[in-house]
Amino acid sequence: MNKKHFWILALSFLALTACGKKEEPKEAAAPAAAPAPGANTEEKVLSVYNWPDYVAKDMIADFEKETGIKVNYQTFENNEALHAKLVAGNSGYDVVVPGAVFAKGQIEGGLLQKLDKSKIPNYGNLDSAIMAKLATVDPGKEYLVPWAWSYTTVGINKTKVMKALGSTPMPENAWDLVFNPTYTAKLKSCGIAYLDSPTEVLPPALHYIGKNAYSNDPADHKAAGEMLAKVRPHVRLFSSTMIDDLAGGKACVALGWAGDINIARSRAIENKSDADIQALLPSTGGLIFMDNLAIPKDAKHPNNALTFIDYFLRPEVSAALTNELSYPTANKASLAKVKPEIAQDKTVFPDAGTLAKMVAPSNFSNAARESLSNVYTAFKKGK
Ligand code: SPD
Repeated sequence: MNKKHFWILALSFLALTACGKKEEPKEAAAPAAAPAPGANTEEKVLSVYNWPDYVAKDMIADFEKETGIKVNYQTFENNEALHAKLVAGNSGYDVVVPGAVFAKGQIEGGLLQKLDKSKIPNYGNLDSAIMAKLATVDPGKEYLVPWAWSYTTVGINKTKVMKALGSTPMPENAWDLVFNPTYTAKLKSCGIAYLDSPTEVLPPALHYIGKNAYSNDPADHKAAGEMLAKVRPHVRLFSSTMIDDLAGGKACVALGWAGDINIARSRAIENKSDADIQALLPSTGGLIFMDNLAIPKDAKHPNNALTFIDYFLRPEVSAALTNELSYPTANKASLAKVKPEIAQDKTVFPDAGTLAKMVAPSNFSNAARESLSNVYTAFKKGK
């Protein structure tokens, strides 16, 4: 008997006894029917751990209303924070959303459980071409269902950037705006914001200096650290999202995610600010990322988690994420429900030529993550 049934029975008993009337013994009630094999007998609760600004506004309330499952929804700042919780175990989360860059190690380390696809009837809505790209991370497609994807790039408040650059023209390669001291020295006055994690900053830095963005070689990490040291004095902010920094005017340039840069753009428009925010498409390519729904090995409500995953894979539910937050999903069936102005926005859905130049998601070894973390800490401290 689950807690809820226990309390219903207990409360009914109290109600009867509270009447103070002695009931005549009646015929014994028939025993409750056993649940059908495979039925979900979990208590109706679910803990979800996701990135901030990454869920359509009504999704959780609508899911709760329809299923009766009460959702405890919490957010984390970066992949490192989520990974630490999964490694420690007993996180209490039933659904987590790791980036592909960490998910491979989490699968191999036994931190996630296999998905019972017989309980995800909408799995077939996924785009097989995108799923094929995820094969390097989850070869048997056993552990992950993509939530959304986008790319790491540079976002600007165009008016402020043009003003700060003065007679210096915009660079051909947008990465120069955050990595080249000629530009950063000028943009320092209107504010440069970086994402705040080793695995968000080092891959674009490695890519900028011509190395493999996902190099496991400490010598490459050191070289990226040397490049970053030159621009460190010009970086004003480090944050887990640059939405408010760009929309609120604390930064005119950000190393960030295209989806969040587009959210900053919409937010500035809603606030009737004159900020002209744009996600740029660097000539040498942005870095594609994919965040994925997964169930921790020790999740207490895996069946509710599967119900949630299946609910998300409804075309209209996935489309709401794209329409409201400018993040594409891997749900092919949702594309017909994406608003034309979003579907045609090349910063949301880059064209094939632009995508071909981008760096595909990959992952780091554990040793490399430690080396990246040391380089990043020294960079941030300015040492
Ligand atoms: N606002 C939600 C952003 C989620 C970004 N995840 C990015 C992971 C990139 N490595």
